Amino acid sequence: MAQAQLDAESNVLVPAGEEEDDSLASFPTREGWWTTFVLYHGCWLTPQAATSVSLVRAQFAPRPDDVLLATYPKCGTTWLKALSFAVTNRSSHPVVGACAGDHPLLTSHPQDLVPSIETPFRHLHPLSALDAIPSPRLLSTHLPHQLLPPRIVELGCRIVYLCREPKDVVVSTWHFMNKVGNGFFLDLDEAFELFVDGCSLYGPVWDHCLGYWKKSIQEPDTVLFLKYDDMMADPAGHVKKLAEFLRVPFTDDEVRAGVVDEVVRLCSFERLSSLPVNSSGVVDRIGGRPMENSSYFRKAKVGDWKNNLTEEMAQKLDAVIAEKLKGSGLTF
Ligand code: PAP
Repeated sequence: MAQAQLDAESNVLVPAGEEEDDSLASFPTREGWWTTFVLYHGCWLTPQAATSVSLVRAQFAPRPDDVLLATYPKCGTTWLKALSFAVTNRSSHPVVGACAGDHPLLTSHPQDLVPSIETPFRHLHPLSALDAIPSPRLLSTHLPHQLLPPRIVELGCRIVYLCREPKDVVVSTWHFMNKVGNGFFLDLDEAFELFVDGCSLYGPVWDHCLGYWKKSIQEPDTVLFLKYDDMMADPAGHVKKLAEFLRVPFTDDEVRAGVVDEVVRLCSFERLSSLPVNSSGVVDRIGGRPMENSSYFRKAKVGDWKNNLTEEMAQKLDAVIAEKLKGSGLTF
């Protein structure tokens, strides 16, 4: 395997071949996706993402009242951002009544209403943008628990973690990568094999889930662990649970007035994906990788893997997941 190096002075990861200095920490690399991936402290990242993450870990200043929305990519990040934004901001941005037509979710992409800590890449876009956000901040991350900036854990910042059935994740990931790949195209077979091998962006997916799962058992008041499929089955119940965890529970009057149902409706795939702000336009939210706003909205169907994976592939991934999660109490 080729190696990449972390530059001591800048704390920036340098892909192999671009820098002479190899005296520092080095990471295995793997080809197959649209660019080289590096195994950065147990997590597969692009060199750019690893550079950003190392900077965020060193320099991001969390606040005790920060709330972090943590997801493995393609597990419902956009949905969780929309729901959490709507729930926490409902006194200033009501979802029912005369002002509901001015709601920010009608004119802003959910990805832009809850900023990510590691993207846009922080060596290209300063972290100070996050410092300018007033408290309490709602932030997001795709980082596995072990790679969170240590102060986030020390301060006990609350984390909402959302995961999803891995077979649906690999299918969603494959569609997304090919859609935003700018000419890059990978067969499903190849993407699947990398994923099953643990080599997927921010993966392995099982380590990602397990890190937050274990923390949610140890500290249920700090980490709320949610599953996409369960949320799809009972969105209103989960919105109430989310509001309680975020310390803004719904009052009986609000429930009677239909506020919970309206949050669910406003943040539904059908509603959000039909809005012009989400169905048109191209934005670069990562750093050098413009993507269509619509690429975050595809089908939103539980079990869509059945339309893409063979029975053999499904059994293979199920077996790997069962083995990796064995004894943890977490199942899909
Ligand atoms: P990210 O992790 O890259 O930020 P994320 O929002 O998790 O993106 O991935 C998009 C997935 O969430 C898509 O799943 P699919 O490919 O299986 O269709 C997308 O359709 C789904 N999604 C987007 N918005 C919603 C929503 N409001 N409700 C439910 N699912 C949604």
